[in-house]
Amino acid sequence: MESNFRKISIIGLGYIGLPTAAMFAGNGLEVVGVDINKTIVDKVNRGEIHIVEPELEERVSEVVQNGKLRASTKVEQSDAFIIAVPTPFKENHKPDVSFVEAAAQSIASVLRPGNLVILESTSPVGTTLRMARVMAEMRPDLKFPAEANSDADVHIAYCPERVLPGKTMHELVHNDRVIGGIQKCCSERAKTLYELFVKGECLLTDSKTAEMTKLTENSYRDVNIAFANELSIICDKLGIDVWELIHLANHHPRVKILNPGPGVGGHCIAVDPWFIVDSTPEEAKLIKTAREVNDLKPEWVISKIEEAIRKVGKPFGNGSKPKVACLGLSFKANIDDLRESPAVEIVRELASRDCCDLLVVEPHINTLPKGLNGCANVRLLSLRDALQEAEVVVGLVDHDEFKAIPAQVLRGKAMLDARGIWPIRKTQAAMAD
Ligand code: SAJ
Repeated sequence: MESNFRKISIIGLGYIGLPTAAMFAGNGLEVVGVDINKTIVDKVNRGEIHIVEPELEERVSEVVQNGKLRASTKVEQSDAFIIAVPTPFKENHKPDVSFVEAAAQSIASVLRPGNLVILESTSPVGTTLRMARVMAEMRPDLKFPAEANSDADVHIAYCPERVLPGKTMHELVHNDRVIGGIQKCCSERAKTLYELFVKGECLLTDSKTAEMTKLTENSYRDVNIAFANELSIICDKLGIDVWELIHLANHHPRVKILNPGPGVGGHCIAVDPWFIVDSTPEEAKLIKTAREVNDLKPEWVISKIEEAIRKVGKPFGNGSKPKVACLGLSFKANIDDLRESPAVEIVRELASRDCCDLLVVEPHINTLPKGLNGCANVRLLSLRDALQEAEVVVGLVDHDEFKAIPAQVLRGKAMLDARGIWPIRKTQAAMAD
């Protein structure tokens, strides 16, 4: 099937929508980026970006300058529409697909025969069909693809994004894509669009399987991180170094344990598994337990930090509180993204308990985030200054800067390494003896 797209609209100019818009625009299409936030729209129209992602700003600036990308707050007629809006969860971990529905409604009003609509947002199983129903109700003049009929006026497919923040521009091109059409012809049509820039394989399936594939990928990672996190708690109780343990176990040819940490952050892995739990609560036992294990990890880390503080021996609250250096605030290494970061949660909770002076080091930010900024017992310091003052050192994020700290600088301080930043290899040491 040949691609016959000239103009496309991307609804939602966030972490996925904006890079995708830049990619299509860079490959010759006329692209309209649509967002309800006027500040974002204005910024993009100036060739600037509102998120941090390597290589993105150059690309956006180039395609805005050559007229291939422009942003707007209104959806307009196009050959294809891609929805990349947030799908957060509400109270009780119930998925909130209201942004998808609103996007579908706005698209429905401008739809024409021959159009293609793709949903990329991580969504509960059945959302693409639901979206099709929303549009069908608004446009009785058009034939929509139900599961059974094959001569629809509009093609509809689900195609999840799967890029890793920080590597988005590379992964958008090189990752394989799963494309789930409501009908086979919808998948095939969507494939011709993605093939304009995707070098990975485009794998075709139905919309429900594609939706479940995305949820499965992130749940797989969550369950495996939970296994590592549970091991770290077990090992602590048994007096075993979990990093040493994992290093050894991973020498088995079929074992690949992930890394324990202070908890699971970001906006995907800590959210998406709940969509499976919500749809099949009786069956999704392991997935739910894994979520709970990971969500409880920050509290466990806090209890270990308090234990380390006690060891320093300074009484709490008499004016000479112990000084605790907290290394890292972002949700993972070498990025500046603080969203849902367990490190932020830990520092915030410690600040509210007022048991120590917190010396925060985060080389990727200039000011402390809301909730920490202005707290009398929290300061943002350079690594050097924090290490000089601190009696307790807590490793919360494995930034490269922290891995390079010389061992002698840390000597004599109470330590809590929640990320395995400074691994002690007993086996290696024994071999060296
Ligand atoms: N983490 C650990 N231990 C590990 C690996 C990760 O504690 O061994 C923690 C990280 O520190 C972080 C969290 O998990 O707090 C999530 O980080 P991540 O690197 O695993 O994933 P994200 O959220 O940056 O991106 C994920 C990716 N999904 C998978 O790897 C299956 C990405 O490909 C998806 O596109 C993205 O979610 C998304 O948007 O859904």
